[in-house]
Order: sequence, then C-alpha cells, then structure tokens
Amino acid sequence: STKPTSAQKWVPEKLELDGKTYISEEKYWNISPNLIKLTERRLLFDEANPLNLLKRRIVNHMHKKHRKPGNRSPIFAVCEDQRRIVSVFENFDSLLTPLDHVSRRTSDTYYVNREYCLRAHTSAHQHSLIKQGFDNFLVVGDVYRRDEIDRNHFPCFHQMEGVRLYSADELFGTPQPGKDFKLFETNGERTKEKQEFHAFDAAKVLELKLKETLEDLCRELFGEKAQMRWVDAYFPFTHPSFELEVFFGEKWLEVLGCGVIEQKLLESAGAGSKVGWAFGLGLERLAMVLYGIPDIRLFWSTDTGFLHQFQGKQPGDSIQYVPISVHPQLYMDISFWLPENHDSTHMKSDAYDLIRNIGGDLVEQVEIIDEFYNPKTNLTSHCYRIIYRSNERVLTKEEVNVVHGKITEEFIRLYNVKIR
Ligand code: FA5
Ligand code: MG
Repeated sequence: STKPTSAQKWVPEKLELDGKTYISEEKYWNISPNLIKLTERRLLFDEANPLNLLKRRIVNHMHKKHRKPGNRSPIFAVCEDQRRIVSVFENFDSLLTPLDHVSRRTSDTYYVNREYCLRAHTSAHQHSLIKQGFDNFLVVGDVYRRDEIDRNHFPCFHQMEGVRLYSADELFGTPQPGKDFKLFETNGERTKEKQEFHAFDAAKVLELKLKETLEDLCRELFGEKAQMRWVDAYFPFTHPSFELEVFFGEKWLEVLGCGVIEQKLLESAGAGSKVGWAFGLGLERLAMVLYGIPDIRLFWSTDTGFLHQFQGKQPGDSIQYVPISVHPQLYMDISFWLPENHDSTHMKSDAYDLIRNIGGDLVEQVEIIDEFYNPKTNLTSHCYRIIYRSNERVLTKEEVNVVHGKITEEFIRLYNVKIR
C-alpha cells in the first residue's frame, strides 16, 4: 500500500538498476520518472554520440602517453561498468565529505533510500577500486545531480575519473646516491600547498605531474589554440585542489576538478604507503569545446540531424558541429528495381546526387535503408530514405509530396528504374 504523505510524490516500491534491486524509502526517495528515463539512455555506449567519441579519444591518449617502464603496456585500467547506484559511504564518507556538506542533502543528490543514491560523481568509485588493488585507473560513467538545467548543466552528465598512485621510486625515479627524496614527513604542517603527511618535494612533484598530465591532454584535444587557466579549488578528498577552465563561448568554462589525494583516504583504502593524484573531467564540457556544441541538452538529442554529424566518425577526426534546424523533419522512402545489369554501386552515388539536385536545401539527409538481389528475376532493389527539413519554415506534407514526386519521376526518366 502506498500512502502519499506529500501530494503527488511518485515513490515506486523498488528500483532495479544495473542488475541489482534497491528497496525505496519514501522519506529519502526523490527520483523522478524522467530521470529514470535518462538512466536508460547509456549515451557513452552509443557510437553515434559525441561523448562516446570523446571518451575513446581520451582513453587512447592516456594509453599512449602513460606506459609501464619499457613502454609496452598502458598503465591505466579502464572501468566503465561500475554500478551507478552507490552507497552513501562510497559517494561521501569514503571521500571524507563532512556530515553537514550541502552535497549530501536530498536537494542535491538523488536518493533511493537512506543508504543508497545515484552516484553524483565518478569519485564514488575511488575508494573501492584502490582497495581492490588498482593503482592507476580511469572510471567513465553517467552521474546524477539535482542541478539547475541550462546550457552548461544537466541533471545527468558524464565524467571521467583518473587516479594515479606512486611509490617513492615511481614518483622520483630510481634512487641515486646523495639524493634522498621521501614521500612522507612526520610532524609536518598542513599548508596551502601540501598535506601535513607529505614531504614538500613529494607534494610539489605530484602537483606538477598532475597538471602536466591534464595540460597535455587538453593540448591533444584542443591544440595550441585553446586558452586555459588553473584556479584554486576545494574538494574534501584532495589537497591541494585545482580546477581547470577553458575559454569558450566568450566565457571561462570549468571543465575539470583535481588534486593530490588526501592521505587519509589512501590509508583507509589500504594504500597508505603510496601517494597519488586524482582528477574528474566533465565530458560534456570538454565535448562542447572540442566539437563546438553550444548547449548541453543537444547530447540527448535523438534527432538524426545531430547524430549524423558524429556517426561513423573516428575518435581522431576533427569535427565541428553545424547547428541543425529547429523545424521538424519529415521523411519519405523511395523503392525501385534497377534495370537488369545496372551497376548497384554507381546507382547509389547517382541516386544521392539526383536527390540532392532536385530536393536542394530541403533535403537534410539521404540514406539507403534496404538493398537486395532477387536471383529469380536477376533484379536488384534499392530503397532510399529521404529526410526533408527546412531551415526557414515548417514543411507541409503536400509540399514534400511535390518534391518527392519530382525525384521519383527523375529516377524513372534518367535511370529507367521500376518503382515498387
Ligand atoms: C567533482 O565532481 C569531483 N569529483 C572532481 C574531482 C575528482 C576532484 C577527483 C578532485 C579529484 P565537480 O563537482 O566540480 O567536481 O565536477 C567536475 C566537473 O564535472 C566540472 O568541472 C564540470 O566539468 C562537470 N560538471 C559538474 N556539474 C555538472 C553539470 N550539472 N552538468 C554538466 N557538467 C557538470
Ligand atoms: Mg566544480
């Protein structure tokens, strides 16, 4: 029995996600049906989505640039299949988030019950992965926050986490006589630049390597043309902490947070003998800058006018997004038999030309959606889907019929096809 306490609050009994069932608690539940729909989209696994392209590009770069001694194998493990519902311990406590921190509130985080929430950042997986023994890893995934919605914010967005841990030798290189660098110091002081446990040199080298890694990544993505700046920041699980901003759309846009991992976190995860850094990238923000996508909501578009600009592209390709029309699409198909012995490949290029020539600006896309050969009649059939859309106005069905009719006539006249 469901007895709503507040008017119209939708509280299902349970939520099933990523193969696990969570029993909801009305007092905490604040997930909307619309948000559930977002969890089902899995944009990062959709090859036509720019976020998928960007993810692969960053992973390729990190694999290429960060390798084991001897240079043969990449050091970063890539984790893409972590469960998206995490415990309050994983999302907050393990990351040393104070009990009264705003991010814990039900106004900021989506809760299923007292214990479990939708992850608000990929940092939620740091503790458990380090505990499992991973020293160097990337975590990619969708994260959820009760944020405002505008051009740069959306309640579901995507992050990539990076964690890199070092022993003294890994951080400073093999020890040399007379040079005795240490990771830790006792009775040290916590300052703006370092944690109390860290030796000054260790903290400085970590900060340098962290910033170098991220600047190098941004140069690979944006080339030399991009303007970037470092800003001091605060996160409960890193110190010192920084944010990187990139100049885009006439403003500075924050694209990532990062810092030197709090030693207390590493200790509690069983890696207290190492030191390390971590970063969390906002993939949408980077993709907006990289591909010139002006609004974060576009990543959720199912409009083929958007998706076609990324479909079939490789991570290394340079792509600049061309704004699509705000008017609706209309599509019509045309199917015909080619004359006997007419070359199928040639027909395709001829067909694309013919359709564009007659349809002009009204044709947004053409694709062949069906092709087959009938051995009995020795005939080949083609079916093309034509997507009509105007930049200036809403097209009427009648208007499109006229254009489509002309295209059909030209196919018959020029190529002697038999309409099916
Ligand atoms: C974090 O989420 C930290 N976990 C990052 C981190 C990781 C710090 C590891 C230190 C070590 P923040 O809330 O600032 O930090 O988000 C990180 C990035 O996600 C932002 O820089 C931004 O690019 C992106 N981001 C944040 N909120 C949104 C949103 N609502 N929509 C789209 N992108 C967002
Ligand atoms: Mg931030």
